[in-house]
Amino acid sequence: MNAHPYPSSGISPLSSPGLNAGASRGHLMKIERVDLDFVEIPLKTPFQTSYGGQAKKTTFIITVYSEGLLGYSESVAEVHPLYTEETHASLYFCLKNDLWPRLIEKPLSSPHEVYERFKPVRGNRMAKAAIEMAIWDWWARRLHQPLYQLLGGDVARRKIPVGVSIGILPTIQDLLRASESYLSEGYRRLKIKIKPGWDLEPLTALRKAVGENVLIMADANSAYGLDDAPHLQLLDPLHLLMIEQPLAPNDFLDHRELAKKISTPICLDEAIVSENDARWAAELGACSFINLKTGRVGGYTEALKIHDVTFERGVPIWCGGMLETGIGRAHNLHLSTLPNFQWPGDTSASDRYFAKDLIDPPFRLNGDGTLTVPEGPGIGVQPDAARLRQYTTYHETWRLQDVFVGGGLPHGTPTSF
Ligand code: OSB
Ligand code: MG
Repeated sequence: MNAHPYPSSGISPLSSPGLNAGASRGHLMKIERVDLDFVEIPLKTPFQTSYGGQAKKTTFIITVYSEGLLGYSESVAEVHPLYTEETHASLYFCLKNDLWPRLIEKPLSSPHEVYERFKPVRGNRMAKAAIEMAIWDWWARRLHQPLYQLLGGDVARRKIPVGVSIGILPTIQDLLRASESYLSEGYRRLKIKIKPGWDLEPLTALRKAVGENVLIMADANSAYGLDDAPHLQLLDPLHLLMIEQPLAPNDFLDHRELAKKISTPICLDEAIVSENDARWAAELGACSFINLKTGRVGGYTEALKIHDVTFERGVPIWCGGMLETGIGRAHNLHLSTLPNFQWPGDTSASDRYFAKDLIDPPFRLNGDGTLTVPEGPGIGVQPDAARLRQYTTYHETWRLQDVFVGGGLPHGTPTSF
């Protein structure tokens, strides 16, 4: 067994202090304005998963304004509903028609109140998170605290061990070359995207090339069925750290069945969108690990609940990613200071994705394979104004008086992103 790669926090599994964030301090937040900047940033290399590929990162950068302070976040939806059911378009319309009116109804008394306001809206978790996370950033700035402190993270864990997620590449040679290069930079773990036809061979070649001591895992993004169990068994001798989301999202029972048939531990990603999902997965024995992404689960309130319920049940988690710009990357690092983040996550340095990140300076990998959590206040970074201008292909500003009545496409808005 590999040595535990994460320094112990020494914190016992009690409810996250972050679940009480802002509640007793008497601050009110009256949102005055929101900016949506849709950005398109070229990726250094196209990123290919089992469900498709992308050559550029596209996302909404969200800025909330109140009392002269700004809070930032970014959305994690994609162009097509292939990772989950949400898209840029669905996220945009949900925000505009359903979430924005609930936000400006009256001032917020805590960042958790966003969760309560949004509760009547079903699903659309990426849309909820996109604005909820900006409000958390604002709240932490308002309190002059780094976000991790408001979330109840551990000050001692400000250096976050990280890995890298490597997309499906044209040849095994390409995979070995990319892996060697990331390992030489210091990354603590390699995650290889797999699909039928790109699994056993590349993973076997990689294990042979890097030896037994390197942490390797695979991510299938739901590309297999339970029928594939005999094939997935062939991965057993490779001693992968885990296999992420081999089967369909939602299919807890088949994941439990698969777990009995293979020795590679199972991690769930797409399947887990709520505290309830995490509890079910743990109760059923459907997974040994969970990849937590705040954007996927609807924001920090839900993420903290998932953190606590998995900690209580002894299911370790790690922080996933969606090829975020530096804004989302900073959010991920703050979350990763919580004690149940026990394995290196997918939050790699800026230069793994972009020639020029949206933030300046970019996130750089420390020599020991960690990224440093910015000291704040809030997430501790903001978009570089010139780069935001350069990458933005669509912009809207909403103010308090702007109420977009549903019942049709809001007037004058684009119908595609
Ligand atoms: O399944 O974890 C995933 C990227 C886009 C969509 C889904 C996933 C990913 C990654 C990349 O694996 C993680 C990262 O480097 O941000
Ligand atoms: Mg995944």
